[in-house]
Amino acid sequence: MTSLTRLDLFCRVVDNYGDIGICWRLARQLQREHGITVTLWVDDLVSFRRICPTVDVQAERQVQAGVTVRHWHSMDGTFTTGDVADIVIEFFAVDIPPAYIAAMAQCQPRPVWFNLEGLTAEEWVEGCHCLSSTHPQLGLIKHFFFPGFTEKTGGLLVEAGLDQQRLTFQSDAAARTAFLAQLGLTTAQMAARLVSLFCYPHAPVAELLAAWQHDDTPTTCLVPEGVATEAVQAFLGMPACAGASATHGALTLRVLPFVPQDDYDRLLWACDLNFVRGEDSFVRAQWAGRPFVWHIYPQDEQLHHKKLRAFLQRYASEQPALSALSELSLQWNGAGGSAADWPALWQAYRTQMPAMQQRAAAWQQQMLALGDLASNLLRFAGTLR
Ligand code: TRH
Repeated sequence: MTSLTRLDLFCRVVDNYGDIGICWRLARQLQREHGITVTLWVDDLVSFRRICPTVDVQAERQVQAGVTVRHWHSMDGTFTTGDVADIVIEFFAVDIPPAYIAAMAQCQPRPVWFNLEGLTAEEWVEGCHCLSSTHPQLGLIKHFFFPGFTEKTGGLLVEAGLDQQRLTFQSDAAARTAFLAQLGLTTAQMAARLVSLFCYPHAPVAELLAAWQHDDTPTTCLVPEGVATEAVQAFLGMPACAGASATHGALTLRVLPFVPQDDYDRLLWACDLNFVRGEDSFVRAQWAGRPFVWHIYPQDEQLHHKKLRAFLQRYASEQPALSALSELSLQWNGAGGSAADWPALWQAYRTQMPAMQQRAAAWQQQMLALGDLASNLLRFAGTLR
């Protein structure tokens, strides 16, 4: 285990910042908590800069938070055995440069090679977690590592002490007020039901906003710049730039700048309800210990609906008091079948929010008991060398 001190993590930003969101979090944690020398290879520094504003988009090589960041813009390049780390992770089955793989095969001992997979609650991952495959020509062995929600998976990414930081923040009203004031919220806006809204463009945002607008209690909804732009602009009656805000009926909608990852955590902690998406913000909402609604990344043949149902099955199915969560989530993701009655969905959801709050707290403890993904991965890597 002690011999595994260097790690290379290869990340390709597909069409968003989700992949880099996960890889950046993992890289920092491996460096900070385990003393690993990490190099993060990333193809899209502009997307990276949105969640880490100090990134220099022109730099071929730079150090951020103790992690070496390499701009990965080509599959070419020459690599020697000295370039190869002890642990090599390809995120989400990205192809890494052939010359790097050839150098891996020359190493003695050979590096521990992982494909870090995407998160899903489906049962089959338990059977595939930690399975290996052998490179047909070079004989290199690669292991598949799955994050997940059960003991037979790698667990979820979570930093040491995160829970304590969250509890400290959530029990400190002044800290919450100062944080929200810095984002431009007034006292009245902070006192309303506070909701953060992060989703893919196809979410039925206009319908949800209308339900909040005609509700009998006030809601303040915070939406990052560039998210649900069409519906947000229609509500605001002006361009959806950071700082823009409007109130209609019971709803105040405010556009936020895209904030660094650690501030995004604070935003989730400060809100009463979080709409999240993809993988990383979905997991962070679980660590926030607050009710959340997930907009899942769309896949061909509605595969994502299967994944959404698998998660709801684990999270909500056994509790009748959470029925409104499943109903609203399915409609939010276009998996609800018949036409949605958004005012009714929202009223039912709102009524069940106390039960959802309890569920969020219990779930969080259940997930923490799985250990954290970074430690679980390193422990497994140690058994392979
Ligand atoms: O970007 P995402 O949609 O995630 C991904 C990708 O689409 C990916 O291709 C797909 O494979 C995967 O989903 C399933 O959403 P996600 O995962 O929530 O990532 C967003 C990241 O941005 C996350 O790390 C949180 C961060 N973030 C900030 O740092 N500041 C912000 O203001 C916001 C709104 C998000």
